[in-house]
Amino acid sequence: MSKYQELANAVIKGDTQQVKQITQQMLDAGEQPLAIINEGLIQGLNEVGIRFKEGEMFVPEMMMAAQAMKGGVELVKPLMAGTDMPTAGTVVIGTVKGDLHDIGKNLVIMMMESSGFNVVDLGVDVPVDKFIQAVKDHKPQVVGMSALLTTTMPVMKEVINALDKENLRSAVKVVIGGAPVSKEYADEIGADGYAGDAVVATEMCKQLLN
Ligand code: B1M
Repeated sequence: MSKYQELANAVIKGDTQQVKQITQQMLDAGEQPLAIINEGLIQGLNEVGIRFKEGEMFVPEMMMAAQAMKGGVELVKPLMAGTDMPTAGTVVIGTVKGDLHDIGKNLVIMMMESSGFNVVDLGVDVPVDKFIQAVKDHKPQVVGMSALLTTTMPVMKEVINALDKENLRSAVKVVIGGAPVSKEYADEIGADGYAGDAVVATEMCKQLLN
């Protein structure tokens, strides 16, 4: 079994200690931080999602898997940090109201920060007015929204409507993402961009600001 598979399995088991141990071994062996995340840690959580859907895993196990994933990300994070880079721009980002999923959002933040963006993290379960206030306070170039539930995706449209109403829409680019979100949905609600992963999200922000 490959180390990546071992790592994914440790995430599925929700074994934080093992996840940390394998992650560290992989880093010591010179594996790329991004590959460890994408091909090990995320693969594990994807499998958890499938088993949850099929009724083979339940919420407490899903929480343990998420916790274990975070243990691995913590070790990788310092290696992704940007070094004395000029600020590429400011991004205000949050997981929308009603939604508590933050692993994907945090990876997006990690990637953006390592590419020189100044990121204001509003956290999870972020109501529309908090996004608006943050745009007024921080004057970002980009507003990023994450949603993992089909039931919370419509909040993204509410935020865009509120930006319009407050005459702030033309001042910012809106980028959205999260497992159920698509390019079609982004077009439908008038977002400027959709990104399927953290790397694309960061590239998209760079492009939108040029
Ligand atoms: Co939840 N959950 N969950 N969950 N959970 C999903 C999302 C689900 C698909 C599982 C399933 O049924 N297969 C399902 C949603 C179904 C649907 O709506 N279609 C689901 C459900 C139903 C629920 C609950 C309702 C369960 C319950 O209580 N009955 C509940 C809801 C709680 C709430 O939010 N109100 C719930 C709870 C939880 C936990 C708390 C246990 C935990 C979250 C812990 C945490 O985040 N701190 C959890 C987890 C771990 C998952 C799965 C297994 C994994 C999510 C994840 O972190 N993926 C998930 C199944 C799945 O998605 N495969 C599932 C890894 C992460 C790196 O990927 O977040 O997609 P992702 O982020 C990616 C890209 O999407 C993108 O970049 C990231 C990195 O590549 N991206 C962006 C994300 N945001 C972006 C923003 C951008 C750009 C790109 O621009 C700004």
